[in-house]
Amino acid sequence: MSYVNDVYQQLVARNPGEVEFHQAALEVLQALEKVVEANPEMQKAGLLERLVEPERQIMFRVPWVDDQGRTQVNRGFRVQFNSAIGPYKGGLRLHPSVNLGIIKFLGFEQIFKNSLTGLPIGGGKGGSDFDPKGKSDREIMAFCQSFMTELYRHVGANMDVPAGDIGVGAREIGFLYGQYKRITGQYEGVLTGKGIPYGGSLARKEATGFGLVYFAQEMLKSKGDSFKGKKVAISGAGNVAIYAAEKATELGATVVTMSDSTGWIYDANGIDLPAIHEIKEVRRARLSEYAAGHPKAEYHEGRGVWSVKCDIALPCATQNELNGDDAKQLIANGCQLVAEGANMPSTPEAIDAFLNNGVFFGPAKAANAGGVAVSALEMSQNSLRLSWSFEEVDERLKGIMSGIYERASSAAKRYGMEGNLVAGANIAGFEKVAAAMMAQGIV
Ligand code: NDP
Ligand code: 2IT
Repeated sequence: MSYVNDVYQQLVARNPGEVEFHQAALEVLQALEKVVEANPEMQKAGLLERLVEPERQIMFRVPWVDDQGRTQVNRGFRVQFNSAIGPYKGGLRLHPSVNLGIIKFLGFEQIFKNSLTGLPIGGGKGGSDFDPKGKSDREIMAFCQSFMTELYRHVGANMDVPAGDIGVGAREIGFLYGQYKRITGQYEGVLTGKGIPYGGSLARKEATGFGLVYFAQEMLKSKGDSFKGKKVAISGAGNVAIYAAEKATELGATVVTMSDSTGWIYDANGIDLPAIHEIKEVRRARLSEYAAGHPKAEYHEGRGVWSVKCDIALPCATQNELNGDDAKQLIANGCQLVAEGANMPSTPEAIDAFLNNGVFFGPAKAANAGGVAVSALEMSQNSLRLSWSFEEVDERLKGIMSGIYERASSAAKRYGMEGNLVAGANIAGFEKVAAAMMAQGIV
């Protein structure tokens, strides 16, 4: 049995039921096969066994009182996966589906994504099975304060720096930051995605979506193409989806779909983004409301974004939202490029279908790294006690995304897999972390 196979079998036996973690690890391990064969010292140092075992996993009780005066208890998580190249960095997800396996898949991918940015940040992730939908601002605050009352012992500007993910935006980061400061008395960059008046970075809110489009633009450029005149299908209607749609539209594309967890919209003339902003960001309402103000648009319950004819698909909702059948349909409809805004949105069957049918595929680790990259720029600004202009951060983001494209495509080429950015991103992300781990001894 090969080294990577061995490590994978041990991982499955040791982490039963954590199917998303198994899926994320298998993809990375398969891509590393040739790398570890060429570097036998890695096996001797147990590098992969150490890489797949988090440095620390924290699980805790989060009690809070709802508006009816009832006590609610949620489960909190922070998985500090790898600190070889910098303090743990990664978002917090608040969604009822959250469990340890999901946080571990996200934390594991974060190691390689963060490395790919070229910035000094390690990998971590956290969250809770708390459902923010339908909660009052007071309930959100009560939850966030309780969550931080445990989390504060494990985080710090030079130790672990959480940020947003699904269900966590500026409102939640504000409540978390206030409680951290109140408990510790430290005014420090312990979280990113902060509000602009208290240490946030301009362009962080837009960074993941804009970065995704900058990455896809690099992919298109390599084929002498651009976004101009392209029809784009986007899933999700949250932070990543909204700013991806905005940037793609600005570059001359027509965004024809968006979705939320109840349904999806199709607007042939291009989605009205100010309307989406009002429904999803301001009123936190359902996408179904879009149809009322837009008689020419269609609203459908359930899933279906990938059945629409498009040139480019940008999945920006959640893991495993695009399966093998969806991929076949996209291919049959002439889709040429897929770039992942969400983390692990395409199933392994979908990725195989894209790679085997000439669809240019930009994997999440590379394509959605713009968010965490600007988080690292927020950390830099906090350390400097300075703030940069929107244009300055946006320019740096563009440079970082083109650097990521360059690193992923050249690593793929070096290992004889030209054009396979899945392998390239995994290898390039791994190389820096592996070199740091080798240099730091058995820790
Ligand atoms: P948001 O909470 O802002 O938005 C998530 C969107 O996806 C919502 O429209 C949500 O619908 C929809 N959705 C549909 N099905 C699901 C489901 N089963 N679980 C959760 N959401 C669902 O999150 P983000 O936009 O921040 O995150 C979207 C994806 O991008 C995630 O995979 C996240 O990990 C990834 N990502 C986020 C980054 C960031 O900086 N925020 C950075 C890199 C990756 P509804 O409104 O009905 O809840
Ligand atoms: O998946 C991700 O990269 C994020 N949710 C952003 C993490 C961060 O620290 O900004």
